[in-house]
Amino acid sequence: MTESATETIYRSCPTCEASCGLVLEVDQDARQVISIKGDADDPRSRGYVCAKSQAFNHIHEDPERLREPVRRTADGWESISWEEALSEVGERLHGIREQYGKDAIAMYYGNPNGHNFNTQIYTELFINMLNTERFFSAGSVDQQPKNLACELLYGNAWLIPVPDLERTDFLVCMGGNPLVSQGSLLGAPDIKARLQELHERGGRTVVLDPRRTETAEVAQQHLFIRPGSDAFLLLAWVNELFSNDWVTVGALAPIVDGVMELRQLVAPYTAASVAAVTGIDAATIRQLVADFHAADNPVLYGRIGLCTQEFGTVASWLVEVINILSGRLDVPGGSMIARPATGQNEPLPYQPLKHGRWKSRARGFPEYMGMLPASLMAEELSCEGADAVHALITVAGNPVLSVPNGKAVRSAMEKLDFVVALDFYINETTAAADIILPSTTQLEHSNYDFLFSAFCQRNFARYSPQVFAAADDSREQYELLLEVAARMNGMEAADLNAMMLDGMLAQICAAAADPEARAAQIKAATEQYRDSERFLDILLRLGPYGDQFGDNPDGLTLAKVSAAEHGIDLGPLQSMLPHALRTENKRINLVPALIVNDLPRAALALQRPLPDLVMVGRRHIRDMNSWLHNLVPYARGKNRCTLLVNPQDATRLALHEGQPAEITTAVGSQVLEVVVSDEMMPGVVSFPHGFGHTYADSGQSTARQRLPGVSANDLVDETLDVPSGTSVVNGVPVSVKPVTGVP
Ligand SMILES: Nc1nc2c(c(=O)[nH]1)N[C@H]1C(S)=C(S)[C@@H](COP(=O)(O)OP(=O)(O)OC[C@H]3O[C@@H](n4cnc5c(=O)[nH]c(N)nc54)[C@H](O)[C@@H]3O)O[C@H]1N2
Ligand SMILES: Nc1nc2c(c(=O)[nH]1)N[C@H]1C(S)=C(S)[C@@H](COP(=O)(O)OP(=O)(O)OC[C@H]3O[C@@H](n4cnc5c(=O)[nH]c(N)nc54)[C@H](O)[C@@H]3O)O[C@H]1N2
Ligand code: SF4
Ligand SMILES: [Mo]
Repeated sequence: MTESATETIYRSCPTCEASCGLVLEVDQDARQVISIKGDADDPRSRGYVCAKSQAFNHIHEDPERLREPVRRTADGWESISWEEALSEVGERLHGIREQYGKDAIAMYYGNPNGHNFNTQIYTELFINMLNTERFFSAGSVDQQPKNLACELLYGNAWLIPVPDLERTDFLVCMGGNPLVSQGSLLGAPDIKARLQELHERGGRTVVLDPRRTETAEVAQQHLFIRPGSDAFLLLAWVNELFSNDWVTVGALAPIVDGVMELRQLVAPYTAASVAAVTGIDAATIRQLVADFHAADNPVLYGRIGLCTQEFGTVASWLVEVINILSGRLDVPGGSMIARPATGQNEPLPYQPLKHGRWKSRARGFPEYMGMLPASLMAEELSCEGADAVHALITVAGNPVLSVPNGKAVRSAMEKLDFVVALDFYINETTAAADIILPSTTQLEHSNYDFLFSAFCQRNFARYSPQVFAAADDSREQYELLLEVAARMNGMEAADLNAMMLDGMLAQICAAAADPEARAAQIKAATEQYRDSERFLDILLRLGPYGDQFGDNPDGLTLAKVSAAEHGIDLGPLQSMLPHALRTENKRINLVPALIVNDLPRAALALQRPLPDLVMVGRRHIRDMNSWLHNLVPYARGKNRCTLLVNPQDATRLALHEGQPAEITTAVGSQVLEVVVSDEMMPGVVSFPHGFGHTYADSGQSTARQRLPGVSANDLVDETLDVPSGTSVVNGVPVSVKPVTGVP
């Protein structure tokens, strides 16, 4: 601190994947952030920020944010000491596991953990210590089809190529709205400017989406596609490539297997045969494929609309397949694998697919990545008998609003013996907990853009310092994970932490000439850091740009990375294949059995009559899933939880702008306000998720009063994308009718 009480701190925004650079002016004496602005010197975001850049400070200041552990009593919530809270959690979980076995404790892991390096580093340990077969996460309402497709093709679930927007000249975007979401699994701040740059260079963007989205508005072409039909369009696309002799795998050809089998598999799917199901006529499909083929530097990208649908894995797989068959994988301007400084995309040893090692109890659905589908959470929590779940741990997640059958999740939670939530709000989910353990906010701990530096446009390293010293007696989320895991197992957290460091060092140093000496050297060299920062220093130093603990003295260390206030640009994406491949034979098999076996299910679906009306989701720039609605700046303004309806549908269903309508699915009904817009494809309505702040016991009064909305997930059933177990939240058949009266 200088004599002035204000201080300038540079860090990245922890709220969405774009991870924009920020400049914070802070008053340390008052522990207040005076301003948050875009950092013009950040090479990635170039000063750009969106409306949510202030969110983490508003959360920090929100009087309803929990600052100490609370316990639910018959008379409401009571504050308790950390020791009391942690020992009760440890004892209860230990007791339940002793009595009913390890799988009697379920866990749900939410999305904000992806934005917290320190938590990520300790998550694997926590999961391993918990060792439950009832592990759920937001990933199965999100990207798991992409995880599975990439794992089967490239050998690792997180080896996911990103479209190289800076060098492409033809972007096809399916099921993503990066102008609003700010890009998912493509991490590019200010997507709008990047697309403008692409268009100024003479490039084009084509959007395939059942809604004419904000992204479609700036694209050269938008095609309405029927929800859930992308797999069919892409099968026909592959067929077109073969029929026209346009398959040009290029440099990867010597390591790509299965091209001929693929040709057979796609033979039944012609542009004409998929026109009806996709809603796109055959000539337009053929022209799209021809345009892509004719472009110098095309790339195909698919995101959540492509994942969370009936054939999410097949569609996500075909996106990769088309890029490969067109010679667009691992080339500039195509689909490229990033090279994060923390080394997670380096050539690591082959690990067999984690799929089907156990099954859900209620319906015998196979696990993937150690997880059961979030859509099955309600039924799994409700199992009866010897195999019943007795306890639940939630970690930064709000499954009651975010997961299909949310209302049933909530009811099932209420019947459990014990629920502990690691969260800093009493919301629709955590209100059903017995104890809530609130962690520090993003302003009170350091961070590193670990996950999102693996999905970037240029390689980069970015450390974010702690802004305010954490309040006395507050805990970081990773400390809570350590405490809970240790206490459940009758251990001390400090001992568990030390074991983790030694275990990690043993693993890292196994191949060294003298593993023990190397581990001792690394331990000594990183002594100035503790816990997750120590792991970060180790990962950076051993990573692809690292100093290798002396062998490459100019390389990165945490000291160097943290001294770089605007982050470090590590250059454009580079070719990573084949050396980064982690498949067993170091080859790419285009026709993995797990996916190919799902094609008959698709073939059957092609015979079905088309539903009259289906629902899809949407995101708004000022929302982040369910959790920013308690912040006044994001809760005010026009109602955003509305049903978008095409004018033709509005007319035939007698729906009127601004009037309430009842939307009904196989599992329930909700009433929400109609907005009539030709941005919707006829036959499709759009209903955003993350609303439904209607539980009277939620401690988020702003959300409850100003922006309650209704929950889309109360209308979604357990239907799954079969190979990955991902929720089908898009393309859900619905009926809609007017309601008299004003909502
Ligand atoms: N119908 C439908 N459903 C969807 C989707 C959809 O498109 N349509 N999208 C899905 C997707 S992509 C996702 S990622 C999921 C999100 O699903 P979830 O991750 O379950 O839900 P969030 O609303 O993000 O809830 C985040 C929770 O974390 C808490 N939290 C935030 N930051 C912190 C922190 O630093 N520490 C702690 N301890 N807690 C914190 C918040 O208070 C909140 O309770 O929703 C999914 N659900
Ligand atoms: N402002 C804001 N930003 C966010 C979030 C947020 O809640 N708010 N959430 C963050 C998270 S957790 C994630 S995972 C990302 C997601 O990022 P994106 O994938 O960009 O998500 P969406 O904006 O929901 O865009 C999905 C699009 O898919 C379309 N769609 C629906 N069904 C289909 C279909 O069957 N086929 C095709 N082709 N399209 C379909 C929808 O109409 C929608 O336009 O966003 C992140 N960024
Ligand atoms: S785009 Fe994302 S990372 Fe950038 S300021 Fe907005 S919320 Fe933060
Ligand atoms: Mo997500």
